[in-house]
Amino acid sequence: RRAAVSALVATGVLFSATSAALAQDKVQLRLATSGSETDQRSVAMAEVFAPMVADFASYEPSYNGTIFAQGTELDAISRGNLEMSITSAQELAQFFPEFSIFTAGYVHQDAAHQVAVFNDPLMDAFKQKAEEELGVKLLSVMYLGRRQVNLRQPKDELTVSTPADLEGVNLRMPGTDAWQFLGKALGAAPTPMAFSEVYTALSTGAVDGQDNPLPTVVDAKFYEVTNQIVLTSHLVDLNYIAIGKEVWDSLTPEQQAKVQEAADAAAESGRQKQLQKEEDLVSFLKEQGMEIYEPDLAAFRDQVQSMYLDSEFAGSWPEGVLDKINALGN
Ligand code: KDO
Repeated sequence: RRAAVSALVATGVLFSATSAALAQDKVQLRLATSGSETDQRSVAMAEVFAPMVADFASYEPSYNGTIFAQGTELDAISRGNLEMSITSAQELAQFFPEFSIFTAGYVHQDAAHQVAVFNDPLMDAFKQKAEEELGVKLLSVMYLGRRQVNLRQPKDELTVSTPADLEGVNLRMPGTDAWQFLGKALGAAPTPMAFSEVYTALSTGAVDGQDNPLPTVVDAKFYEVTNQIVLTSHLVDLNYIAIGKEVWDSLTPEQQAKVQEAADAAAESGRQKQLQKEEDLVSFLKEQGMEIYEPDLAAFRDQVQSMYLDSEFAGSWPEGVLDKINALGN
């Protein structure tokens, strides 16, 4: 009996030694995002992506731009200091100007259009460039939502009907050229600022407003420090789940397939939840005392679209791609 026990103990020791070695051998997937832990994209990554890759990868997220400041993640991936991020076309446009086509106002029509564009062959050259020249692979497209103009001023002080009404309004936009241009195209005076600073800037009046989809207005509690939301829907905003090419290449084909499947599943789950929230949150925000209304949408669309077409951004857009994007919409 003693022999049997010691055999069991030996097996146990062997077993735990093997599992410790396995845990150590797991691929580390650190993901940095400027989003919060409760943002639906973060939730989807933690609850859908992570368990699907758990056999061989250790998913380690960091939120709120704490470890890598907003806009520095791609560079970190490129240098091998980070494995994953939830990036944007605006950030990619810093490296490859042609990505600005996906940052232009009133181009993407809805969540399904974003998916159709991302999966269309028109995207291949964009993906390939990011992979080959930056070492960043774009796995899947996430839906952030329709960006709306959210202001401190109550509606009786400032009613926004056309872009002219935003003249002189100090609107926080994220800090890249593509974002700043969008703010200008809306008729406002844009101020660059990292997402993590926006709540304080709104509460002190350092800026008049910000633009983000309704779920972000709620998640970041911007409704506590603003009074109105103008439903401009000026950008159906997207993000990409990005992974370093080097870590991707280190995976087996089976693991790559699993990572791809997990990224697509997380994106789909986050998209459905975000769409639902966009619908549900109007009444919540009204209950919080926010005034929510539609401006003259045609006036906004006309001005934004014509400013983009006349801009130097449009000069970087590959021939025919805008037509292809439009053809994939309604
Ligand atoms: C923002 O800074 O306003 C923005 O919405 C830009 C997006 O691209 C995205 O990075 C997002 O912030 C952050 O993830 C915070 O939700």
